[in-house]
Amino acid sequence: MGRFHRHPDGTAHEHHAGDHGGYAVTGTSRVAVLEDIFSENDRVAAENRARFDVAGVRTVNLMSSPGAGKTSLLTHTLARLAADLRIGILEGDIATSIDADRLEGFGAAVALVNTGAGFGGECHLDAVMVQSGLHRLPLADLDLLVIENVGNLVCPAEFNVGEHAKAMVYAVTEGEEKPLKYPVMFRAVDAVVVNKVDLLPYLDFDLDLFLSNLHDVNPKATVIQASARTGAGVDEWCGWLTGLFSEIR
Ligand SMILES: Nc1nc2c(ncn2[C@@H]2O[C@H](COP(=O)(O)OP(=O)(O)O)[C@@H](O)[C@H]2O)c(=O)[nH]1
Ligand SMILES: [Mg+2]
Repeated sequence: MGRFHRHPDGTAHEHHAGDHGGYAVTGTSRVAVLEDIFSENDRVAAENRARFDVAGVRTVNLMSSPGAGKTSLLTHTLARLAADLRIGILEGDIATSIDADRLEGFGAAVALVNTGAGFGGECHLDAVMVQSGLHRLPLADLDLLVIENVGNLVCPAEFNVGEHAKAMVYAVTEGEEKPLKYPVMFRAVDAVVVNKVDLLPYLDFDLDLFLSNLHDVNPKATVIQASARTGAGVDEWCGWLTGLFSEIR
């Protein structure tokens, strides 16, 4: 999906020869197929949202590159919040239950969706995949559902799954320029957790330049500096999560 981009009106972006590899012959039909895929996704996303709202559960779609620290941050999150909030995790991974297993034992309900059945493994969760995992969660008994998306900076941003908010984890090891190179993702999110700040003394990462690049593509996002190694910033992140309960989006 990453070669194609949605416009705000829901249509897919038409490509021209030389643009992303030039599907000159099949371009028009590919765009039509993509528009169908996106409209089917949005229909199911609306169904998911209705289920979340009926159940009274606030839902966050958590995205990042592979290895930025989503699961690590979630273990801290559960350790802080699971005593006071009834939390569910929908864990999306291409293969294995490794991350889902890491999130067991904190008192949260964890459901795994493996996307490996697709074309080499789907690179994102779409609304249908999320829907397929919901029956394994006690939605009516939850306050907060966090969907840990498949690690990828492109595709997950293009699929709404019915969530109330989108957040991403970004590791300081990923470079300063990624907001400019992957603007669809950085623009889509309501919050960015800048993770692994414990590593800053060992890197030549220019934090101010990164923050300025992020601000250029998304001036509205809440930015939280954190370390899932030391626990720094985790309280602020948990505050953002619990703040979702007082916001009507
Ligand atoms: N130094 C450091 N390592 C981290 C931090 N957060 C995650 N990691 C490590 O980064 C790797 C990937 O983390 P993981 O939570 O699996 O990332 P995910 O793929 O986004 O779920 C693991 O080896 C973690 O221990 C952090 O804040 N600081
Ligand atoms: Mg993970």
